[in-house]
Amino acid sequence: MIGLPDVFAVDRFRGEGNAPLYAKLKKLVREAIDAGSLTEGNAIPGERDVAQMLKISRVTVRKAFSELVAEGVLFQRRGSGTYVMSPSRRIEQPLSRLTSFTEDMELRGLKTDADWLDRSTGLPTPTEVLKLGLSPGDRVSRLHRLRRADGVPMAIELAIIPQKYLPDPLTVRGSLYASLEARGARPIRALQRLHAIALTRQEAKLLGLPDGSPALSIERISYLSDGRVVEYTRSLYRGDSYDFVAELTLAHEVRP
Ligand code: 16G
Repeated sequence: MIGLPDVFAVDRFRGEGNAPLYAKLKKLVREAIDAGSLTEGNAIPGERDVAQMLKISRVTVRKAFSELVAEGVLFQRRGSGTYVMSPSRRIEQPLSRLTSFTEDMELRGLKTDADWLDRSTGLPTPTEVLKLGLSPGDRVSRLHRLRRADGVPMAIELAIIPQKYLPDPLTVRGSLYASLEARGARPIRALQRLHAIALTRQEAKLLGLPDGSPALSIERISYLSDGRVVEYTRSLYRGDSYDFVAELTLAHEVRP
């Protein structure tokens, strides 16, 4: 961790006009990043140290830091502190390739891990029956995960798989698609629907973001080569780190 005076131009803090204190602190952090005294991956000094040094309350420091997290300038790792986000940490994800989270992150040199929120089997809900085209009595495997890339929470994902394709969800340790592939049931085609949402308090807490932060809600329904549905997954991707990119082509050839 870097010492405070090395990082922030503390003497400038008071002389910043009438702006609220948290806004002045945000500016100080941004200036330190622009000046190169704080760079990608650097730990930001702790709330208490910053509060003492600048003679402001911890609530003010927390507000400044959490807004910078929401703006994608800083990120938080659970239990270990607040860090400077790399500008290149935004993930650009083509919308037209059917890849898994693990593959997407590996391509970028990022290591994935997850907290399991649920990994069980059970009866499907009426929506899941419809989405998966199930018959009465069919059961499903549920995989609910908080997914991270290099320790940074990226997405909350609930995958529902007909149990005939994944009899025991406890066998999935890393990649779901790798487990499905091993069973000859990797999807080859998918339909995806995206919309923007504001995170609930609980979702925001899991992703280490302030309440109400924006996120992308994505529903994916994936198919096997014989047209049967193998996956119904709902994902919440943090809005500050994900760009979904689509290549568009002209629907009809233009004649000269
Ligand atoms: C992606 C997929 C999700 C799939 C998962 C498998 C989106 C929006 N969703 O997160 O549907 O279940 O990858 O990842 O891309 P895994 O094989 O690494 O577990």
